[in-house]
Amino acid sequence: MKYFTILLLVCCFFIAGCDEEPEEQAVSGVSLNFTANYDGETFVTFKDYTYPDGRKINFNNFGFFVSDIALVSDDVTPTNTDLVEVDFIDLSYDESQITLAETGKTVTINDIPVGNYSGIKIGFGVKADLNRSKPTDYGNGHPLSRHYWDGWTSYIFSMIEGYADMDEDGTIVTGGMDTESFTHHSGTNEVYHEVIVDKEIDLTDTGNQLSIKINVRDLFRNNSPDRDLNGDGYLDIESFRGTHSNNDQLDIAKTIMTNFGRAVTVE
Ligand SMILES: [Ca+2]
Ligand SMILES: [Ca+2]
Repeated sequence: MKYFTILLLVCCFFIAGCDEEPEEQAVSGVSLNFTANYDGETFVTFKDYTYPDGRKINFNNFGFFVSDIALVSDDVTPTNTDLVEVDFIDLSYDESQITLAETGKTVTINDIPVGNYSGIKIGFGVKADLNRSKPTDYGNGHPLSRHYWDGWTSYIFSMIEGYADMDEDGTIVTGGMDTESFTHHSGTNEVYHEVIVDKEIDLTDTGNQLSIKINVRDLFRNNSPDRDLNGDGYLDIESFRGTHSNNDQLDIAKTIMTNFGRAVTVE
């Protein structure tokens, strides 16, 4: 009888234990694929494109940080499902790397609950709590181990560098005293920009890819009467060839970071 009681108790515990087992949530992998284009054309470095005012422009460097990427759910209780804390997306591929440029950079995140989501949240830049850290806090290979500027005590959130036909003589000078270069670097917490792209995302258990496309031309949109003297809606690149400080050019840096929200499409 004693043994029977013990057996009964063991069975009860076992059954109770089973009952308490949480229902398993189906999960899946999500791939985020980042590519750049120039007004729809595959973006490659050292290739001439046409700036909105008609002058030639080319690029030798394009990269940016993303933070806090999450899938957004608009259920009764809105929740974010975190995908990426921080990463650096370097899309500087030249014409000999056209396949890489078309393929872009892909980040895959596993174990995301399947279901319906209403959008994706992307922070452009390095979010404030991480922007307090420094490259020396990280090992080689970590996205935050590079692209820091001591003068700002900030990571460089975005880098857009290249050359344009500043004097409109039909050619672009890429060296020496008369170089027609431009360098737009954006940083500091003030220019961090978070966007939510509305999109019905039906995450299934068979793998999912979201294509995040950045139109580099749109990063130059600018409606400030001080920065767009010809009124075409874009930064006058011949007059404002650099954003390197966090004082008198902060508005340019801020506009560039804000423009990521207008330049991005998610498919
Ligand atoms: Ca020129
Ligand atoms: Ca303009």
